[in-house]
Amino acid sequence: MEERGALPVTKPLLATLHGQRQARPPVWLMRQAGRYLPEYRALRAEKGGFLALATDPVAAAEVTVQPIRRFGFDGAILFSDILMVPWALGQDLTFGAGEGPRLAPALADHALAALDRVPARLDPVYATVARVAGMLPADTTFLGFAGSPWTVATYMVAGQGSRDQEATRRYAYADPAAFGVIVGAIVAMTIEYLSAQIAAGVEAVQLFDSWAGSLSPEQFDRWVIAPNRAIVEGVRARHPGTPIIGFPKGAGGKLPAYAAGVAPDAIGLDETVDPAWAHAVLPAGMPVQGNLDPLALLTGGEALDRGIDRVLAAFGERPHVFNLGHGIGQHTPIAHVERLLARVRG
Ligand code: 1CP
Repeated sequence: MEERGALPVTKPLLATLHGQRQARPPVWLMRQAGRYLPEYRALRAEKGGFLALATDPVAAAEVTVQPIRRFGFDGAILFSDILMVPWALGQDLTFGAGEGPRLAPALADHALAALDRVPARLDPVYATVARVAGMLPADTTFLGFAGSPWTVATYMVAGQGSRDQEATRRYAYADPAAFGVIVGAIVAMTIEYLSAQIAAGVEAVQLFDSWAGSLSPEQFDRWVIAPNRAIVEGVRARHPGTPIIGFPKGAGGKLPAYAAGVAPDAIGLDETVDPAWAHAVLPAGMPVQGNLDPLALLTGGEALDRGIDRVLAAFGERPHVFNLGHGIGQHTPIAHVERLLARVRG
């Protein structure tokens, strides 16, 4: 059995991330703490908004634990957001009703150097982590996370989410030196952020590169592989025993290059990846996480059952963490999540 400090790893999710395949895969779902849960919507309404919720350690800890109480997932993911890092880098962050998040000023027309950093904006997150660490069942693994630099930069440059990240892709071509400064600032802040989450009590971390799929191979090497590798090296130097999951959504044929270049402890696969191909091309023994289509979960019935069975069969020989290929949709019925758990756990 893998050793972590003096203690054997007995938590199924953590053991899997350390490379030990389980008879039934541990399971958690990306975005499991959120709007599909009535208890989340109630607390969010009471707090008056996302940021108020995410910066209140008592409330954020409660939201983190809500899906564990209801479903008993093997992993609890910290309730926070990838845009906390831009906020700490000095942009204003707002989550308006009915629209996506906004960051101001947008870096498309404003220099990063003109912003004042406020790292203390991350302090409530560490307080949340410490609180949650004392609330989880003994066999539940606690996951921290951050956005990857490319994905975070797309929001910082455009000031909001964008369909194909065009403004940021153009910026990266037009002024790679200035874009490199933005990415470098995100890398440095993210190493601090993840290290502090680990020091406060998370047991593994995930790097979400949600928009990794929008880059050409050469730009992918520069803005996805290199900065994620820098974060992995920086965090690993301080916390060598803590597994890091890399999730380069949409990377497709560039997944082997990502796995070799970033060398995360485990790799997340989105639902467009053929599991048999991934098994053949990824480094032997590297744990994989994924990759049920979130729309199969939303649909339920046969689509859900067949989808689960295919994922279970495909990853039968590797350390595997059962998850979706991307976040759970907000209109997903609770009963479908219960059905998923019953089937995955056999
Ligand atoms: O209640 C609300 O209205 C807010 C909705 C919401 C939630 C529940 C946002 C705004 N963020 C979150 C929490 C969140 N975000 C978590 C918490 C833990 C969990 O997984 O349960 C995590 C891991 C994230 C990560 C995140 N935020 C990503 C990466 C993963 C992904 O889904 O691709 C991204 C891209 C974001 C940005 C963001 N934050 C919120 C929204 C609506 C968005 C997407 C905006 C856009 O692209 O337009």
